Amino acid sequence: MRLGLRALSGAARGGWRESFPLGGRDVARWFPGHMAKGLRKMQSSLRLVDCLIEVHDARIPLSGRNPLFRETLGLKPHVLVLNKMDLADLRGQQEITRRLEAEGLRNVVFTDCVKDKNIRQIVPLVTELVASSCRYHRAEHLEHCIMVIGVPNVGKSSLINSLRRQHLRKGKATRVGGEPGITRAVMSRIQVCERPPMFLLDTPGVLAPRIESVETGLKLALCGTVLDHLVGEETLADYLLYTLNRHQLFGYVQHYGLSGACDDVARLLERVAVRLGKTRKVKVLTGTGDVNVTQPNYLAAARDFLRTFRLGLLGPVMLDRDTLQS
Ligand SMILES: Nc1nc2c(ncn2[C@@H]2O[C@H](COP(=O)(O)OP(=O)(O)O)[C@@H](O)[C@H]2O)c(=O)[nH]1
Ligand SMILES: [Mg+2]
Repeated sequence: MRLGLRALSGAARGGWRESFPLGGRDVARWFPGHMAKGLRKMQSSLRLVDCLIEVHDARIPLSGRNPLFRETLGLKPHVLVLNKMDLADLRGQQEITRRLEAEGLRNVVFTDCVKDKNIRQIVPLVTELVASSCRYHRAEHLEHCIMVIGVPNVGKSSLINSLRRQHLRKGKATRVGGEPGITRAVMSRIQVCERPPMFLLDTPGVLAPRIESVETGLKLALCGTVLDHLVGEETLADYLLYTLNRHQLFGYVQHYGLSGACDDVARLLERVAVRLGKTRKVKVLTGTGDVNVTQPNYLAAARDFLRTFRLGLLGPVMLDRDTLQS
């Protein structure tokens, strides 16, 4: 959603922030360590696997993937599914594909698992890759076993359900959730296709133990891969506002009925809170006694701002835009 020049003139006079203060943030705290266990369990099931489908968020196609996947699960045929394409600005899709190819990722599919978009490309691609790979001791097995991996909340379980809908006309087999951490264990095999017989293993999301940079951490958090409160909803709202303004995505102005765009998160959240009726009365002690003051609920406003963004109501984004343009 882009506003006309007139609507923007107020905010544009001041210009947008050119950078986001990244110092002093303890990224390690955002990414809990329990995930190493999941990865070990996945490694132990690898013997039974013919191909890996790595799911990642299409809004961050070039950042935030877990490098440990390649190191520990590396040798199998690999498909990268960039999911949530409905939320991503994919005008630079060719460049994205080119960059990924340069990293050795030749099998990339963009999907929307809610609307089952491009899902039918996956089985033929996997079948072809398995057929042309060395299956070692599994060569005599007709069936294909595929492990679905990725960081939390990118749509791994949704992909499995979507494949089942498309190929078996069956309903949900694995739980889906809006928050990271819904799939906790490597689950039993779920059939997604009859010809060829194809089984998928759902896995819990595994983030890298060390995130490459604070900014990558913030992007991952915006995409909902970390519990928001670990980063801080208001910090995340601030990074979102910074990003939307830099990308000239001013849908929030209309969405919240604001008079213009702004680059100050406290001011924005104040207006959002008032708009949503999220205010509370607090008692303030003054020299002359108690006074009741109406205070905006910044936390509720920040949560609404993030939720609205994640629903795609503020328009599609490409959070790796800077990397793509560099
Ligand atoms: N907009 C959108 N949301 C999706 C898509 N795929 C999954 N989701 C949502 O993303 C959230 C996480 O999905 P889930 O399958 O549980 O992710 P997992 O943690 O990787 O297994 C859920 O709220 C899904 O409804 C998609 O293609 N587009
Ligand atoms: Mg899951």
